[in-house]
Amino acid sequence: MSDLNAITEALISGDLDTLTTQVKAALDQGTSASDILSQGLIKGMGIVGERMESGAMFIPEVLMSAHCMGTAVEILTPLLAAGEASSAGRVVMGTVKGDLHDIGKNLVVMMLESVGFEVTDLGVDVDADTFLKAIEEHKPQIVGLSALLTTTMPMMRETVNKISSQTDRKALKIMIGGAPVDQAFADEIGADGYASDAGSASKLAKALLN
Ligand code: B1M
Repeated sequence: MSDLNAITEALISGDLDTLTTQVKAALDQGTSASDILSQGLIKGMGIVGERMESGAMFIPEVLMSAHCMGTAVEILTPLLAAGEASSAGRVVMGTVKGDLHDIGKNLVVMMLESVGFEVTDLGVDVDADTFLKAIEEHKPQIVGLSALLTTTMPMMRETVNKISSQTDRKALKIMIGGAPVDQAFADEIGADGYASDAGSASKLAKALLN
């Protein structure tokens, strides 16, 4: 039985060596990559968030945890992304302008790729014009917007408005996600769908194209 608590603790304390050792040990012991992700890593980032909010952790420590998360996800990605070979569709994805959070968005990208989508990841701090240029260039069926801050939710609205006014929305679906947003906000700003996590994001993307 692997020790997922040790993974959670190593992530919280930003101890990269222990974390990678524990993740590899858990895989060797037969724990699935998705259990390590959800019950070890995502659980740990939740605790980091609570401590950040209460002032028990500061930004440099949060960055160390975020770096640990990224490295652990890199180890797990080939195991999680052993998906379908043919293209399920094209997606352009990014975190909206003003927002630098990318861990959740990267997980969504990974899950979409694992079910066969071709994803163009525009990264973080992406303005509406950059989304528009990518839509013109890559001709996606879906655009995905991520936001983790309540202060960047208005940018999500602005991006949806600009995409809606300058593209053929019958041929282009917009999905949104991120901790502060929900289905009601998606409806309010005219997005086609909202997903609460990476797994439901891949299901939503498939549903939007059917
Ligand atoms: Co930031 N941060 N942060 N932070 N940070 C939060 C979001 C916060 C809730 C922490 C807190 O106070 N409790 C808070 C926001 C409060 C609010 O807006 N109400 C906050 C704040 C305030 C800030 C700063 C303003 C702090 C400061 O500077 N004073 C600053 C802002 C910087 C900026 O963006 N301009 C800041 C900075 C940072 C770091 C750089 C230190 C770091 C980010 C590193 C990185 O991403 N590379 C960081 C981190 C790590 C967090 C927390 C702790 C963890 C976020 C995370 O990675 N979660 C976070 C607290 C928390 O969320 N509990 C916090 C794990 C990840 C797997 O979940 O991102 O929710 P999540 O993604 C999920 C779903 O949301 C969903 O699926 C994902 C996977 O399951 N999802 C989608 C996400 N996008 C989707 C898109 C979809 C569908 C689903 O379709 C397109």
